[in-house]
Amino acid sequence: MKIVAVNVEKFHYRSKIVRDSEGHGHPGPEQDAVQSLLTIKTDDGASGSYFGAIETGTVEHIVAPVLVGEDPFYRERIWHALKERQRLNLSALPDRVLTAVDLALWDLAGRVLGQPVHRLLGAARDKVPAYASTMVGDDLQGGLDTPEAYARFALACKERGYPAFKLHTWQPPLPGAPSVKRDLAACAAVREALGPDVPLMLDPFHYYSRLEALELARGLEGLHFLWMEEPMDEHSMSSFVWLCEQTSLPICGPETAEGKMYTRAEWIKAGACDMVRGGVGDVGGITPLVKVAHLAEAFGMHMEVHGGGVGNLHVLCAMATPGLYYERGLLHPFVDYDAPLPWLNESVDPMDDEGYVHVSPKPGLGMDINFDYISDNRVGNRELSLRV
Ligand code: LLH
Ligand code: MG
Repeated sequence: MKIVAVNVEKFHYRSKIVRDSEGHGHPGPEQDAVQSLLTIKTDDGASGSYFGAIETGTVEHIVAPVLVGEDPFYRERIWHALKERQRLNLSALPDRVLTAVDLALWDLAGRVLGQPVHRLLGAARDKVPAYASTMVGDDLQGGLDTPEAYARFALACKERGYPAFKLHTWQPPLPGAPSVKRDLAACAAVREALGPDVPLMLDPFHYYSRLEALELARGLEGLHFLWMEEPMDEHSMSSFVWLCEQTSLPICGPETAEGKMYTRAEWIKAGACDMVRGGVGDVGGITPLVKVAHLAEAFGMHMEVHGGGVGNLHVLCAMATPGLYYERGLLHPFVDYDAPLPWLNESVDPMDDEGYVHVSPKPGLGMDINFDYISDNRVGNRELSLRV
């Protein structure tokens, strides 16, 4: 079996999420947005797909020359070949492209073998408890604008079935943000509303100083939080070693730091985290994320997976020393997260009333893609019809 084509289809959709100048998502007026579907095809008619922000030129000039002619089951060889091309092409070939290629290859393998990806990896479970992960704070009335608003939303999430809750608090460019005092007020309000037993986590501003991060950590120790992630710039690993030495609060990371599984190994070795973190989008796919999971297991650590989506869910279902939770979100009082994305016929992370997210038993990644929606809204199509 040989790969004969790698395609990118760009299509329009309507989104109600707007990005602020720092890139954080918030609810907002409906506007046009563009998504891409990457598909890898073989000479015997098999295919695998995944979505992402992928440039057609990158696929044409860098990805396809590596993939075409390869056996699609040689994922490890393909992943390393692409990773090596990143050295002199990092801006054209970011990790998100490696992620999309790797996930499409896992999808293809599962479809060919008639098995869902978590079973190919070696399944440990078919469902994972989720935590409600909020959007960052805002100034929208009835949104996430006050500590009390977080408390009200936390109660609504508990009622929906979520067994745990994570706050993303206020960040620039919001006036008055960031503030350690306000972050702690929101965390205290949520603890008060949910009672002493619900696991809580905080993901605050990512550029606090050491002393600000320590002040937060001390406050969260008293509120019995389960972990804090990314309070400081993760490029300063020494700051995280320093923080871990000062606080009994578990520190979870690194999340956004570049460097794939290599960075995670360094953090574990240096004592810069108590729980290691990574997601398919952070490290370049399922192939490297499984390595982080095995590394964590060998050190007796939890790997807390960053972000949702099918790839992360399959990895979580194949982990023997489990990640404690699936990150479901980002959630907001104004957003209906349970509604499937417009290009899918069903949600990729359905959650039951007990707060478990169930992995799809379908072959491959198990996404039910609405191909009619994609072809009806293809970027070229829409432009053509606009010109008529
Ligand atoms: O800043 C944000 O919008 C969120 O923190 C986002 O990056 C989210 O993916 C995250 O950190 N989750 O843990
Ligand atoms: Mg985070």
